[in-house]
Amino acid sequence: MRKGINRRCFTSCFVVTTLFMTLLAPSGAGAARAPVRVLTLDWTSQIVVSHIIGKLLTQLGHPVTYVSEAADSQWFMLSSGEADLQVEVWEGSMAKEMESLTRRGLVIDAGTHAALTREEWWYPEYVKAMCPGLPDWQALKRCAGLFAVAGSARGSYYSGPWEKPDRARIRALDLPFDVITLRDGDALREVLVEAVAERRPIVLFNWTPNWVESVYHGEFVEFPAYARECETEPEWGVNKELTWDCGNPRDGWLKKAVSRQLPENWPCAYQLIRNISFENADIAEAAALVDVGGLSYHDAASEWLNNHEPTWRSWVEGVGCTAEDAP
Ligand code: TMO
Repeated sequence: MRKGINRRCFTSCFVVTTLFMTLLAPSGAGAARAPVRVLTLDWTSQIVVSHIIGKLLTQLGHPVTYVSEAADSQWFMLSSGEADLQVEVWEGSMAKEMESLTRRGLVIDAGTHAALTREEWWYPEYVKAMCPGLPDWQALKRCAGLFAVAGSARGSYYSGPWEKPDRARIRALDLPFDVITLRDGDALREVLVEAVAERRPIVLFNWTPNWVESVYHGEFVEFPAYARECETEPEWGVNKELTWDCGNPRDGWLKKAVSRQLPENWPCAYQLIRNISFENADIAEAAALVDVGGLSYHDAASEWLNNHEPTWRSWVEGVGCTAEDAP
């Protein structure tokens, strides 16, 4: 199709195209006009927050494209410069890669959100009456059978594609559980909604801020408190031979990560990204607009921007330049 047209109007098309390209070409450097590539990953708030920040970058004069990936790919994408921005790096599941890549200068830490986060095993409130002793983790040893799926003597713990130490924790704490790893946040939502509708016992990976807290009461399992040595020193904690005999951090950080190219190519975009700071309620709302309210990611981002104009105006007004001023 395209070939045919080209052949038929080679000369005139060439002239028209050249004219167009001249008219559309940026007056300054090309880099400022290249799109900022924003990573959208596999849980809802991250995708909505990406679109919120994408819209603010557009307002500043930066074209934006979204690159959809599984969370595991973010490190390659950012450090190779295939993508420029990841808006929600969570301490509980991503600290290791983030710290190692920023230390090596392959990824840039663009600052910490105000939100404090937690990612951990979680159950709906009615499960507590079925398994006395919760939220203490040792209760799970006694009532693992409650969480067994067809024919198994061991309990099932539903996880997403993010949490790495679950199997290690199960071994170190000698929990009679198997991990069922689901595809993404939507798949976790489905098993949770279904279990709650039937008041069936369930324990699954959850996090805060998230949409869940605006719909269901429930609690995180309290494992032995996280300490850095728990990851590295087997002698630490209740199991003297194995690491990971602890939970994930409480009050974890939430960061923004950018590629090495971003501050050089788009200094105003970088300034904006540094200024941005989401609170817990902002992130929970971003997720709930989609997972409870049924909006598209794009509409949820617009709705969030409508609801929080003073907040995002303060971020944008603090920048002091636009894409046009870029080098
Ligand atoms: C990365 N996550 C918030 C899904 O744990």
